Order: sequence, then C-alpha cells, then structure tokens
Amino acid sequence: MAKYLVTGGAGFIGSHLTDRLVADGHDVVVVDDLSSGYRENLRQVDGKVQFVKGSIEDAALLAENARGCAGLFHLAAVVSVQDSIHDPIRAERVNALSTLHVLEAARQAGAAVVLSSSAAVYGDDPALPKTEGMPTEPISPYGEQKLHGERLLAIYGRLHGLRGTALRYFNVYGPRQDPKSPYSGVISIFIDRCRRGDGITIFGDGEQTRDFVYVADVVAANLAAMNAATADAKSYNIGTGRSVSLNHLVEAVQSALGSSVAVSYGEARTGDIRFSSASVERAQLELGWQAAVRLDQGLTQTVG
Ligand code: UD2
Repeated sequence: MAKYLVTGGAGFIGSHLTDRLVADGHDVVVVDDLSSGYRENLRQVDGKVQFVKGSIEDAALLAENARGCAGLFHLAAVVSVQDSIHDPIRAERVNALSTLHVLEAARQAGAAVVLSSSAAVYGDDPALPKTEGMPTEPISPYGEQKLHGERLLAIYGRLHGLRGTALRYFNVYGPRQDPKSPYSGVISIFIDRCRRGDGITIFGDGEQTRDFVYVADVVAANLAAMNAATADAKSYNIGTGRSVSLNHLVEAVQSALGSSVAVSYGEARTGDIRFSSASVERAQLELGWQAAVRLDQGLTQTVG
C-alpha cells in the first residue's frame, strides 16, 4: 500500500484511475480545479480519497500534497486541442508550465511520475503505424506542450534522477467521457446523440481510422508505467494496435446500443488526421502491458 497523487483525478481518465487505486488499497489525493472534471465523477469514492479543489498552477499546493507520495499521476491539462488553439497562453500555463510544477513537487517528495501525453506529439506525419522512435512534429500548441512535458520529464531524470514514464494516448473512450463539446471524443458524441434520438454525422467519407483504447486499459497502463518508471523516462504508445474506420465504429456503437439511428455524411473536418494507428510493441515489451478490452466489449461497458 502506498500514497499517490492524481492531478486531474476528477476528470474522465483520472477518475477511473482513482477508482482503481482506491480498490487496490492505496491512499489517494486528488488535485483538480474542476475546470473540465466533475466532483460527481468521484462520488463512488467519497470518503475514501482526499479531494483538493485547486489548480496545478499552484506550485505550493502541489508540493504540499505530493509530500509522502510514492508517485504522481499527472493527468490535469487543457485537454482539448481546439482550446489550446483558441487560448494558447492558458494552455501553455496549464500544460507546459504546470507540468514543471508537478515535476518539482515530485522531485521534492522523491516520488515517481507518470505523465499523460498524447499521440498528438506525432502531428500529421502519414507514416504508419506510429512508433515511439519516429520524429515528433506536433501541429497544435497542445501537441507541442505534451511533447515539452515528456522532454522535461527526461531532463529531470538526467539532472535529478527523477523516475518517470510518459504515455502517449491514442483515442481513449469509456464511461464518464464528456460529450458536451463538438470536439469531444467521437464515441462519447455518437452515444450521446443516439441516446437523444438525434442523428449522427460522420465528417468525411467515414474511411478515416483511429485506434480506440478503452479507459480501463489506460488505467492499467498507468499502473504498469508507475512500476516501470526509471530515470530514463521513456515514452510509450497507449493504444490497442488495431485501428477501425469511423464507418465500422458507427455500426459497433449501434449494435452496443441495440438501436439504429440516422447517419449522415458531412464535410471532412479541417485539420483532421486521416489514418491513425499505434505500434504497441514497446509497451508490451517494456511495460508488460497490452490492451485487453475489445471494441465491442468496451462499447458495451460504455453504454452501460
Ligand atoms: C484526437 C484527440 C485530439 C488529439 C488528436 C491527435 C480526442 C477527443 N481528440 O483527435 O485531442 O489528441 O487525436 O491525433 O481524443 N468525427 C465525426 N463526427 C463527429 C465527431 C468526430 O465523424 O461528430 C470524426 C472526426 O472528424 C475524426 C474522428 O471522428 O475523423 C475522431 O475524432 P475525435 O475528435 O474523437 O479524435 P481525433 O483522433 O480526431
């Protein structure tokens, strides 16, 4: 049993990670300013975790709450690429500068760090599948900020011996993913619209592909990454290694819901990547982790 700090622990992925840490018998402190997370996401662990409403921009708050922790899971972020384009200064403060606050807090506490990064670090290089050794060419402030965090983590390993691991998430989905923005994860949008009886729109011809990874698998990756954290602070793709087209996804969502809805096709979204696919070999070999949940199983869990 150990103590862990989860930044962004009231968010979609962070709250599932918090659930799992509590179930495993650990002490958990969540720091979240509820800017995109919800207190409601932690209702099931009320009284079992310490919830601190505050921002990762507050270095002193982080340092104080990191004390006594074996590890910090850093998930708090401006999570939307679009938000990072519309307000790059705020995104830089939260995603870049505050990641430094997290590393400082970990250094002072002697704790390890698992950083939530993103496939956005690869940009729109058409080479597939994405391997961790490929050149990184982010095309948004968000991608650049995530890459910056990975580099700082590695630098802290070299300078201070801080142990860390960075996880490059592909398209994560599952319960509690918030469908409210037009740029929310496509699975959360499709399920929400189907439930309301609204039709769904596929942007483009639907033959674009994504690697959709279920949130429980991402939680397992975080735990494996914490165990494997070293001063080398390597980065790992977190996906299933299997990509599906949007056309296939629509069928799978309808089948999970047991109902069909009107599907229309619109203009392809500007800035979209056409194909995305993760090489997951490095995570298998070095973290001993691989995704275990098939898309149909994950969708069934998500629709509840
Ligand atoms: C994901 C991330 C993004 C960034 C990027 C890096 C999410 C939510 N977004 O963008 O933050 O990290 O990867 O590569 O994880 N679509 C529709 N209809 C809709 C909504 C979406 O057809 O109503 C399409 C969309 O045009 C795209 C696909 O679904 O082709 C996936 O969209 P997304 O926003 O869920 O994820 P992605 O991979 O574009």
